[in-house]
Amino acid sequence: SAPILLSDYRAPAWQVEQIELDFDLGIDATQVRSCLRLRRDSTQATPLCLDGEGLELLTIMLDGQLLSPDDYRYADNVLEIDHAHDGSVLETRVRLNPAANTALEGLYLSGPRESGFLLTQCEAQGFRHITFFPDQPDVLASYTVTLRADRARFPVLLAGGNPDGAGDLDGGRHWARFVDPHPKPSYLFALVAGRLEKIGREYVTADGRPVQLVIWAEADAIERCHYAMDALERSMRWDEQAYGRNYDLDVFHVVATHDFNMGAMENKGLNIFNAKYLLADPDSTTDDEYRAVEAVVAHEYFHNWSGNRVTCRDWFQLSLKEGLTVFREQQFSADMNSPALKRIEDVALLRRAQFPEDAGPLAHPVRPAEYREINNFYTATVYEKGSELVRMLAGRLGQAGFRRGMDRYFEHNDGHAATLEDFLGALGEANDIDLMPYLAWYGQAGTPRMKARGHYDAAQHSYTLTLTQHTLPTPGQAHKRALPIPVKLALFATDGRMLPLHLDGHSNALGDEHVIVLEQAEQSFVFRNIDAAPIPSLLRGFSAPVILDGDYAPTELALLLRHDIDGFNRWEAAQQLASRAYDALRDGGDTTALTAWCDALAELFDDELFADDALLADLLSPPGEIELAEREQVVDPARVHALRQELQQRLGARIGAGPLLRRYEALAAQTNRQLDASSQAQRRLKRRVLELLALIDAPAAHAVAAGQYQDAPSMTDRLAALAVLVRGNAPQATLALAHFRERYAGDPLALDKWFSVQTQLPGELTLARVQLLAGDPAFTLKNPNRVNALFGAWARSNPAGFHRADGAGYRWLVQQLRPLDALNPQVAARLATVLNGWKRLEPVRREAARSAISSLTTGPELSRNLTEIVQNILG
Ligand code: B3K
Ligand code: ZN
Repeated sequence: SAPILLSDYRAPAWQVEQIELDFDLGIDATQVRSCLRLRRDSTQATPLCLDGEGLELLTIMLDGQLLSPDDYRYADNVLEIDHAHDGSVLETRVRLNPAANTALEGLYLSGPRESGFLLTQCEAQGFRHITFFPDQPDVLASYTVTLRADRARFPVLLAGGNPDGAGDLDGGRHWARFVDPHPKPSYLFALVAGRLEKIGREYVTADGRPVQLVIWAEADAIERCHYAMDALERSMRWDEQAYGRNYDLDVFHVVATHDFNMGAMENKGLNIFNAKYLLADPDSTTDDEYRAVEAVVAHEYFHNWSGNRVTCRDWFQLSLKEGLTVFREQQFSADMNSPALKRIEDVALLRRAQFPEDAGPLAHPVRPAEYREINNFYTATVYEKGSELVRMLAGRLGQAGFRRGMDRYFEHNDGHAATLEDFLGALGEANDIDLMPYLAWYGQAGTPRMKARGHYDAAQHSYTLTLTQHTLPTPGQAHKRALPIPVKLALFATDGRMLPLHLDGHSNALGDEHVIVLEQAEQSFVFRNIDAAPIPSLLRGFSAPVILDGDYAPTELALLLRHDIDGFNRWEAAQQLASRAYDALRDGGDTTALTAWCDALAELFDDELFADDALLADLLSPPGEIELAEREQVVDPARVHALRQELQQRLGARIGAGPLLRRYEALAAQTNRQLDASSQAQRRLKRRVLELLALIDAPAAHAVAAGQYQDAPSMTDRLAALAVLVRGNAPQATLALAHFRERYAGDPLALDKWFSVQTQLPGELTLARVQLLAGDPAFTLKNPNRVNALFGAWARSNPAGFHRADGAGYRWLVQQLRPLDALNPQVAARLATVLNGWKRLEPVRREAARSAISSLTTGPELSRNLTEIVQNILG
């Protein structure tokens, strides 16, 4: 099929003003009657064309007349209808089979056929699997939805919007109606029907609207929804306070399912969540997962304004809602937890997931110019880099200016389908600043590399900072432009003081932190009144998503690590120093960086005044294997793994087994299952200390871990201990795994962790274990969480285990992709992206990977999703 191009965009010739939907729900057969009131754009002569995929068409009526097959054509997933005009009413009836829908797109069954429930997923193009409709986001319609079903089998009937009546029908059936007063695109439609339990809460918005908040889950999970309810309430308050945005319906429903292709979905008034991001209790949820639940609940809620009230004109603008909503969620999470830890987590994710994407064959701009399958573009680039772009704009405008701009954006685009130009326009106009130069960031793929070189002139007391930028070519974009790169900086004296900044071209003093903007390929900035060569701290808070080459001496990084007042910047200095230490180990010879890194961290470890346990844990963690591999021209994952292990061993040895063990014991004495920041921090540091200990004294660490596993009051401690045992291939691992399996046999989310943790076995051992687990009775290709817990965790989080030199890992993964693709193309295509980096592998692995991927191009046809990924990866 031909690609869809941004440059081909045309406003729709036909709008749907109103849609009435009637569902007769059943597990194997659901009938859908849809009634569309049409509006025609008289300037366009296009016939009425509706999308429809996999629909069994029963009847079509136009303005009360039953159509004969001569009056329409239904082919290639398009229904074309003759004689429709402005004001026409089109009624279609179709039949669906939800139980047969394994792609989890459109209307499907979650759980076993006897007890499971029905639900929908429409974004991006699932609505066309439910009824005939112009299934694109710039068609905004008012929805009235009536559900009918057997009362005993489907006691709960839900759709988006406000409830508008319910009652009994003959034969043990019942009905319920929902009316959504806010016109919306079809991708935000949702329904849910089945046996579900609920918890509820009254909420009154800042502007005085009473709202019923209801969370629904299956009976065995409903008691694990209270944390999400609290998080929802916090999100709603926060959006009122931070952005002045109030909720706008009388009810807000949230539903948990174990069968979901992604994290969650922001359907208007009826959010649907992967259970992984909704259910939480100390016995089965880790601290990191608690924070993820809070973040995803907030993210989906925030979409009510950034996405639903103001939606996207077309799917190329996806980051308009996703990048913006990720940014809003990041601000919220920073406010709820520690801002420094949140920034560390987000930058680490960007580097681990987005930088490699931007550097490989799947690189694409935050606003792609073309796609074949839009579901392949829900990427780290659109989400995480998209958020970084919003962050740059927000930084440019300042807090008050950004709020002013956002108010204007929401006000001017409310009820409309908008573009990124509308967004930058509103932000800029509200502040009299032209932000359009930042549009270049949205259209250009690849991570800019920024080089910084400083020169101190003792005679002039001046310091000149020269910045250059360069972006490597990406597929389809050979030549790159210079982008505006905001660089937040400070200058440090060698005694650790921050220096007041006097920048050429600025008459007034700037304080000790300032943002300069690199707009050209190369620019110099001159700072005056400087008494000795300073140490620059650049890109503070990670002010732009670039790769910095800072030309630091290790001692300078160590100084920043010791003295910076900002937690994120200290961590960043530690990361850079660790990377240099890694280079030193790899290249041999000069060990200054390694020594500086170990010394600085050992000193912090011993410093009784350093009270932030969580930050210390992060400081003690070098960049991950994926990030370190990004530094290499040619990647040997086994060698990266070995070097990183050695790096950590050196650190562990420098701190010493005795101090590590003592620290562990001191932390363990405080063990509890509370969720407050200091309890979480204690667990985080305890885990890190145990990991370091395992690298220098495995028997001691394993004994401690086995004890921790036994006594753990929370999943955080239990899983941390189990991971140390499994990673170390400890004799105690077998028993612990068997115990875990039995204890959590009935809890799918905990069982996912049992699968995942075993993918972390070291090296070549892993594949055999993964193969064994794929044959486990609890494994199924039909459940996306299970697939990701096994194959995803193996390929993404254990590079040395996945990238076997003999290529057996690639071959085996590729073999799984075919049957997976036949069931669920979205999940298969996403999994295939783990092969993204194959071109930079060392020659033996590269050839093995290439041949494994190429084997997918012959044989039975793959889905459009997987085909696009495979073609792009092969390049
Ligand atoms: N908007 C949904 C993602 C839909 C993905 C479709 N393949 C969740 C979110 O970003 O909030
Ligand atoms: Zn989103």
